[in-house]
Formats: sequence, C-alpha cells, structure tokens
Amino acid sequence: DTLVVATHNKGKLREFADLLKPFGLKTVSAGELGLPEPPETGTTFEENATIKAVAAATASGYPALSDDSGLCVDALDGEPGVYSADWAGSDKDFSRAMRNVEEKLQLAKAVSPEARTGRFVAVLCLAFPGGERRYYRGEVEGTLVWPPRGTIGFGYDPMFLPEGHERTFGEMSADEKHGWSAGRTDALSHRARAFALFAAAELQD
Ligand code: ITT
Repeated sequence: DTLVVATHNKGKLREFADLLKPFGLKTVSAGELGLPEPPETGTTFEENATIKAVAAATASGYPALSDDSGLCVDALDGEPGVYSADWAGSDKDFSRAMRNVEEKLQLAKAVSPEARTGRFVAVLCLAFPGGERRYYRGEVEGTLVWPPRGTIGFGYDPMFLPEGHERTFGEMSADEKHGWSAGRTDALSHRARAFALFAAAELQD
C-alpha cells in the first residue's frame, strides 16, 4: 500500500510523517515523485484540497492525501483564509505574513484578546486514481498574539495561542501541537483533528 502525501510544504510534510508513523504504510511525498505544484485556483479549502489530491493521484497512479489549510481571523472577515500561503509572498516570509495580520488587526482596532480570535482550518482530501474522493476537516479555535512567540513549527504558529492553552503553537513540541496519538480520537491542532478522522475511517494501527 502506497500513499502519496500531496504537499510541497516542509512543515506539513513533517507533521504528516509524524502522524502517519504508527501505521505501517509506505508514503511518498509529491516532491519526492517530482510532481508539479498545481495552481490553487479554488476559493474554498475543499476546492484547493481537491485540486492538489486529484492532480497527485492522477499523475502517480496511487491514492493521494492533500491538505489545504489556513488561518481565519474573525476581525479580518476570515482573512487570510485560503490565501494564508500567499500572504507570505514567493519567498515564503512568514514573519512578514504575521506582521501583515498584526497591522490589519491594529487597523481594525482589535486590541483585546476577545477581539483577536480566529481559527486554523485544515481540509484533507483523499483522492483515488479511479476518481473517488473523501474529505476530512479539522479546526482549532484560538487567539492571535503579538509579538509572535516561539520558533517551533511553521507558518503562523508563533502567533496562534490555542484556546485553553498557555503556549502558542510556536512554543509547543510537535507532539503537543498534535495532541494526538494512534488509538486516540481527540486531538489539538486542526491538522491532527482532521487526521484523526482520516485515520479512524481509513487506517488501522
Ligand atoms: P501545499 O499546497 O503544497 O500543501 P502550501 O503551503 O501552499 O503547501 P496551503 O495552500 O494549504 O499550503 O497554505 C496554507 C498556509 O497556511 C501554509 O503555508 C501555512 O503558512 C498556514 N498554515 C497551515 N497550517 C498551519 C499550521 O499548522 N501552522 C502554521 N501555519 C499553518
């Protein structure tokens, strides 16, 4: 059994490697197969997850699992949302992307923690070469903090304080951010929550 992990994002890839480890499954990344990155032209997480998984399944002939995710900030009407990667520019500068979020929060006069709420969303699409697709969605609520805290993780992690916790995702170990291990149904991060649903439905340990 081979599964293609249809992402070119190193941070996501590391997390999927962690999450998939307990399952005796051969995985290969889209990058390792030399698959191109299809343009993400959708306007929803589901549409973009579909584009990536279908492209990888079609090109490889194996089932492919994609992840489309992002940070949705309430005071910014859900931005950056599906454009979370774009806000970092072609040089993938997430310090800049986080500064951009903060500047927009300041313009919106979002000062108190209650005014700075948001969530991470991840939609996983499992696509088969024959055309079948299945979806798993995970979300985690939190508060946007400034300045960013911590250097672990990737993307917007240092700005995101998950509800009920005292450390940002940037200050958490991978295990703590996932909050999940095989056999469990609960999880913390959006990706681990979506993955837990995927694992329960698709994988046996
Ligand atoms: P692939 O499409 O190749 O998977 P990508 O980085 O372009 O990689 P997305 O289009 O889904 O992926 O963009 C999602 C962005 O949202 C991503 O680049 C991160 O900056 C951010 N993001 C998603 N999950 C995150 C997480 O767990 N921690 C921090 N930032 C996250």
